[in-house]
Amino acid sequence: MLDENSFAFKIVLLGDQGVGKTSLRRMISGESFNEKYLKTLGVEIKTVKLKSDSYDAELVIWDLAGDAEFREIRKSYTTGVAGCVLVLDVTREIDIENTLWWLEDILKIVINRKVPIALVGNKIDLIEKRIVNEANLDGVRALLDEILNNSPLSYFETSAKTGDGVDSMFDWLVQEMITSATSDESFP
Ligand SMILES: Nc1nc2c(ncn2[C@@H]2O[C@H](COP(=O)(O)OP(=O)(O)OP(=O)(O)O)[C@@H](O)[C@H]2O)c(=O)[nH]1
Ligand SMILES: [Mg+2]
Repeated sequence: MLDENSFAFKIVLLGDQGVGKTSLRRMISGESFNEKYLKTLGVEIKTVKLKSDSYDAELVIWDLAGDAEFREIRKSYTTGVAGCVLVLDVTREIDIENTLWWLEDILKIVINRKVPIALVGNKIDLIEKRIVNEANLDGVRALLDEILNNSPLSYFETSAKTGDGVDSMFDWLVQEMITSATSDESFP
């Protein structure tokens, strides 16, 4: 905590290759949407300042590569994480095997700590191509619920192209991180 209403948090963006993690990070940073896919190599770390009536927050966003080849490197990124965004692409069938890998990462993050998790269905602007429905998501939510214990979980639908849902998702995350940072039960 910097002063009463100023905060700095490390957050991580997790999810399979091409689901839109970098695009979400660009949207919340005020950068333009890029139709062209440029995969993240390892990790990109960017800082973004978010303000609201009740807070002034600096987010250090760890935008991780979804590519399986970076799985080993990812292990060291879980330290000090205050919030986590798990991104799914609603136009692509959920790969349960990969999802379990992400859950393993999340498990390391939430162990003994209260860390809010935003589960995000991204690319909702691609209405015609959408194949992921509520029932599919409930499966992932149930798996997450099992490992989360004390950590808050919420589901959001976003488009990193139009910006729909992006601000409210990050706002929820920041509010929850502030609650965790200022409550007695959380210990970093
Ligand atoms: N229509 C649409 N396209 C999107 C959206 N989000 C991302 N994309 C596109 O999906 C592709 C992959 O987006 P990225 O943001 O690079 O995906 P990523 O999750 O960072 O991928 P890795 O870095 O490889 O893990 C790009 O071509 C984006 O333009 C969205 O909300 N709507
Ligand atoms: Mg990326």
